[in-house]
Amino acid sequence: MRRADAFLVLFLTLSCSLLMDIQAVGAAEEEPVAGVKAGDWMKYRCLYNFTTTNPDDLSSNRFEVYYMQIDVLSVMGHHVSRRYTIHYENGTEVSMIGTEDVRVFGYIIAANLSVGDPILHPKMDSRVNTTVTTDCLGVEREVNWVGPYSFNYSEQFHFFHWRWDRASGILVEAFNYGNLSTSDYVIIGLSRIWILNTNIWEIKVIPSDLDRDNYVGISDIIMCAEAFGSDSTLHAIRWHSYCDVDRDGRVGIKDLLIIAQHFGESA
Ligand SMILES: [Ca+2]
Ligand SMILES: [Ca+2]
Repeated sequence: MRRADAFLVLFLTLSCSLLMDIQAVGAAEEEPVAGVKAGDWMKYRCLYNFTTTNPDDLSSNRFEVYYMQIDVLSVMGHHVSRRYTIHYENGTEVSMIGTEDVRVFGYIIAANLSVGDPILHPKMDSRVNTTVTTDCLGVEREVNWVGPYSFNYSEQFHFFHWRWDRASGILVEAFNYGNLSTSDYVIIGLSRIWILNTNIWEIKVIPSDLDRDNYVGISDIIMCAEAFGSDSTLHAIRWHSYCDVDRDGRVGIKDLLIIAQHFGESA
């Protein structure tokens, strides 16, 4: 495997889920438990970007993942059987069934972790940094933060910042950066993942009230218009997630039409 390929594999593995077999050394004294159950699902927006200074390297492209859904199939102890379904921007999709260990860094970690509790990782001693209460899809939720962490591995540098819903242990947002520097070229990878929807809690976003003043009015139309055309790409300055009413990762005519349909409504 070329070094560039090895880098991409590690980066995507970090971005998706650590599938490595990690011994439960240093795990919390209390046995971690899953906070999800069969039938739970989460839907995520996923953005991957790679750039390289090597003109011959095919890894210089964007991974055209439109969104990803995770369905929990069964739970046994700290093992969660789940199906990933990745929808690509060209309309195709691929599904993978596998098992997640909630003791290990990934999309689903243990429920109700507290500050200082470990989340097993093959390259570092990652632990919950802080717990905050914040708006998650319109509902106040406790969220566990891990990061920013960074580590060097061979010629690679990795930086990441992840947040999970504390009660369920599901990922709500992740940011990853990695680079590979050799004497010949540099590869830089960025990924960002955030939750769009779930059935684990009842999301309470009033979709068309973008400025959250409990009324759908002209200010919401203006706010959407200002973000019109933006995509949730990594550095989209005008992007605002509230303006993406239909949660498809873009602010477009469909969002404006939905706001217009609800014009005048109040909470
Ligand atoms: Ca409003
Ligand atoms: Ca949209």
